[in-house]
Amino acid sequence: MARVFSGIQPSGELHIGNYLGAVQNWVKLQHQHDCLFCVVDLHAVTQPYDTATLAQRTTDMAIGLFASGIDPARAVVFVQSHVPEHAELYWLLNTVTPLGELERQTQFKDKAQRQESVPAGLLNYPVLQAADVLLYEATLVPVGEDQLQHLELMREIARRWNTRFANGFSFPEPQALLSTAKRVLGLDGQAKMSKSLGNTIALFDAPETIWEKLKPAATDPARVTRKDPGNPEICNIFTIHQGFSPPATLTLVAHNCRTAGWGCLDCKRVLADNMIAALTPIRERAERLQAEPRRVADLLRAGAAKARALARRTMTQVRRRMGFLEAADQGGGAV
Ligand code: AQP
Repeated sequence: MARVFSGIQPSGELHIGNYLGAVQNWVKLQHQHDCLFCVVDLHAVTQPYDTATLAQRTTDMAIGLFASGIDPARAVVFVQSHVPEHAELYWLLNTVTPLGELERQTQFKDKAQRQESVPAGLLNYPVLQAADVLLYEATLVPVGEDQLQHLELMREIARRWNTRFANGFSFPEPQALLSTAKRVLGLDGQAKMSKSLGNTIALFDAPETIWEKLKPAATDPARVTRKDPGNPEICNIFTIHQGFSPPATLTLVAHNCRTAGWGCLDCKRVLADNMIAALTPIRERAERLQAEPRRVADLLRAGAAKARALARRTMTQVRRRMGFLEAADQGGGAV
């Protein structure tokens, strides 16, 4: 079985963009591959964040994954900072990563624009991603199109490390498992739906909150009055419908939009009903897990132990190939 690695930042509430673009696919992948899913808290601190809420957000993100259907008996679910080897490999990979490649990354340029003072961690974010994946010798990385550039850099980093240090052990070059899900825009219809932008419908939102958020959400901007026909192809609400409504409903929605048979609110009411039907069981599972913080902590501890066993083996090989003096307590001879 191929090994899959993917991560999600605890940078805010898990939302329907994350769910449709990533988590739903992870639930399927756990039945086909050897999967590791990680709450990447070390990545989340590259942007301004609140120290008082990071820990709870990390737990909530893990709860969101379990509640969405990630089964800890099938996939390894853990918190990135609980496996310190991520930070160690990150540092070592920095030594073979070209600065120019980091500066060229589109996501860095976008995020740097939003910050007054740009931390080096933001620049080096893709190196940490490379460490996340290479640490487990994962060969498949489920990503959206926006991450393809980071994945190309990840392969470049693996190649450079292999060229310089490989000797009986080398990193596999990971491949993208491109998600077919469309990118969901925020409720304002402008930027990507993002935890940190507050333009989201959260996975745990109550039914009335979902409806309150959907009512004013942006639709086809050319549809000004109730009588104007709309174009579902450019309507974010239709994109969300595609994630939650069955094919027959999609045909009906598209027809009524194009002929102005329905107003946008009619279309949103149908969407709200389907979203609420899909998300209610997830929210209820999450509420049960929230009431059992010990159980969640135990699941994460077990996940970190499994991940760490793999990570330690890789780091022993990496340290040896890079010529470090073995420390007596690192179990260097145990591989
Ligand atoms: N709007 C979206 N539509 C489709 N997929 C999305 N993903 C995120 N937003 C959308 C996918 O969710 C996974 C987890 O992403 P992440 O937590 O690593 O960071 P992100 O992509 O930057 O997600 P956010 O919500 O936008 O977080 P912030 O605000 O912290 O930057 C990824 O697979 C991503 O493609």
